[in-house]
Amino acid sequence: MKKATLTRFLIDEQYNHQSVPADLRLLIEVVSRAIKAISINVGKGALAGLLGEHGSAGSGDASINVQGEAQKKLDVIANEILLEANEWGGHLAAMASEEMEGPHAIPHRYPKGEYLLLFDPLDGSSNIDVNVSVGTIFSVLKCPEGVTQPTEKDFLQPGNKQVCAGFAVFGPSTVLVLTLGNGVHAFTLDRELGSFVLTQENIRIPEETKEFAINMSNMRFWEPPMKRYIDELLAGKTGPRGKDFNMRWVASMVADVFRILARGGIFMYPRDTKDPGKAGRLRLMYEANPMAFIVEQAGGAASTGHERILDVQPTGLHQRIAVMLGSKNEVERVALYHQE
Ligand code: AFP
Repeated sequence: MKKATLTRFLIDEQYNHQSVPADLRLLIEVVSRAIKAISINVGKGALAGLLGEHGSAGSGDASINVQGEAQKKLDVIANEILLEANEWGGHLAAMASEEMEGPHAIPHRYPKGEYLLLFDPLDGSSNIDVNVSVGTIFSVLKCPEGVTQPTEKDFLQPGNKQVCAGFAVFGPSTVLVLTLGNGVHAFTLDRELGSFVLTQENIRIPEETKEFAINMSNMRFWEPPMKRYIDELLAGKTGPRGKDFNMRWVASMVADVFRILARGGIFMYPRDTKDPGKAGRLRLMYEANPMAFIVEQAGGAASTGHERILDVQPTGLHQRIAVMLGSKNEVERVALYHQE
């Protein structure tokens, strides 16, 4: 049977299941087009001079983003592609990006819509120069009613208010993962046709797993519950868990989460004392919330160790948070250790 394209899938959702309003369908189509453009740029790499840091020309004066991190050229390009693609379609009230300090207003000359779009334009960008998978993560919220000029506070909605979330992985193939709150589906980019094609429907994360993902080099900075959990996994067959666990860490959340969707596992970036000013490494609005929505929709769980990620009331656009997500039984166990 011929496989459905993303467009066909969305039209079907709109008319047969009434799960996608027309404006949201347009929004997803536009974001997916931007993702194709980002994928093309990522694929060109050194051929187009796109590797390395933005604004440095080798002089060490790279531009620094709001996160205090040096921006890669592709970070800046991906951000511009998403902004430009989404400005004029009339489906958005405003945008926010991990790469920009405040919300990006829709210019007055364009029509406005009822959604807010948040994105991490290029997640895992420290992997760009070593030719390892990177990706784009996005989250969609409704703009509060009556608000015509959204400000930061209008974006500060808990993750359980997301109407859609997705991410793309630019790996050996480009894959777009999407949820509209009705299961999780994956679409692979057919490069000849230029279309995303539905390749996995209703992805389910196995509840049990023998694989974990964490940056082990931070172990000495972890809190006791996290240390206990990992110590038990490392003890393997002869330890309290009675089985051997394997470890994977790509250092691109998109690739690590995609692996968990494909074959299960637990991904953790806990709070640590490495930088006491930060409540974790990952960003709530651009990474934790969209990934938690996707993982829960696939039957997994997502916690800070203390509460469900999707129930966290955000306090800032660039807030960081502890993240533990993936196979349900493991996430529940690590959360229990935090409560004990
Ligand atoms: P960058 O986008 O700044 O490279 O960060 C990637 C990331 O936020 C996430 O995708 C990874 O899981 C995590 O950071 C990697 O962190 P480590 O550098 O500590 O491995």
